[in-house]
Amino acid sequence: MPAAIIERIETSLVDLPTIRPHKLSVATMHGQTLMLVRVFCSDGVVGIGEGTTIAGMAYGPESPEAMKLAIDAYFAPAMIGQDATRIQALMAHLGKLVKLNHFAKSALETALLDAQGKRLGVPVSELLGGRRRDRLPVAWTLASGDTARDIAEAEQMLATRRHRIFKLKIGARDPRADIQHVADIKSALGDRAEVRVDVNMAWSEAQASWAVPSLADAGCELVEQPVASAAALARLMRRFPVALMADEVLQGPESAFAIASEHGADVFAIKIEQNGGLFAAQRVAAIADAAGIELYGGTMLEGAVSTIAAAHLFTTFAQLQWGTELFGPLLITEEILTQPLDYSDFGLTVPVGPGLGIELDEARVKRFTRDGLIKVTD
Ligand code: MUC
Ligand code: MG
Repeated sequence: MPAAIIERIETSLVDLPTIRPHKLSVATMHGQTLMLVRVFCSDGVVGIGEGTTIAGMAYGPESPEAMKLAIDAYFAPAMIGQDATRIQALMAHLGKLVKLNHFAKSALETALLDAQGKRLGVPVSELLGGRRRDRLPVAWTLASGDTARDIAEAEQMLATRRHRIFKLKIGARDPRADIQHVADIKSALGDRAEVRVDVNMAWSEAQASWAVPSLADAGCELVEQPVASAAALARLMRRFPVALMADEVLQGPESAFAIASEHGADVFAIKIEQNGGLFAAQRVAAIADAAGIELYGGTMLEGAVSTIAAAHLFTTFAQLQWGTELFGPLLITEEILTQPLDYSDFGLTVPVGPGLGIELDEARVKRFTRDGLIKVTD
């Protein structure tokens, strides 16, 4: 008889405002919706997981509402009565029952790992092989859409020692205007900051061919997903004195293997949701390592729960050459943890308590929970 059976699963949607509009090439975000899932086990342990998307369905195929529905209607009934301690076996079983739905799977796997860590009295990082570091460098995204405002924001981040790596969201405007924007920000910040860009697939291969070298001249050191196709990204490789990073094209280990086989990127942005969970993301990182591809800890602009789940994973990576961008909780106006995360000295301290090592402030979460939408499956 296993020690812990899954008895009940609860899902809810939590709508939180962002501190300012966040402009990407695909959409402008004014808020973030967290799909929270709680897994209640027979030993009294409750695990928490989270799924988020970027601007509803503008970035990827899942929405918070779709994740919730998939869990309520398909995942939860298949999980009730199962052994909560056999996480990899249970996730493999769910993988056979439900195709894709990577974000929902990541939320559930996070909750199972949180519960198992609490049960065993160890942090999630130890369930993933053991942490190699307690702190992670954290980049900030400048995406107000206004150059002067972005420079002022960066200056404030430098002055308060919160961030010194800045990712600029470009791709919505004419590439020439974007290149000027990048050059102005880099020349204002100089050697005090590192400047990178994320084009979110907005450029054609031909546009990227002339725009990427100009970005390099402007002092940009890393260009994330300039084009949509993995084949085009591979063709752009080694043509410019700047590193190219794969993001959207990474959708789990098989895609990672295909890209690595083609020498299709210098750097992989590892995202737990996009890859289908922490274990899948760990395999993506292993493929990168084996192929000599460098690593970056990416984000789906997650709230505290999934941000910290990703942080636990990133502490275990042998190499993390480009740091992380785990700033999601800082983009949201509301604190939803009883104990705020420690963002200081240009990094994030990864909690050491059991499981994820964080606790939700239930009253605050309840305040922002969408009415009538808490669903319990038992
Ligand atoms: C993305 O495409 O990487 C990460 C940081 C940010 O501002 O947006 C995300 C999504
Ligand atoms: Mg990206």
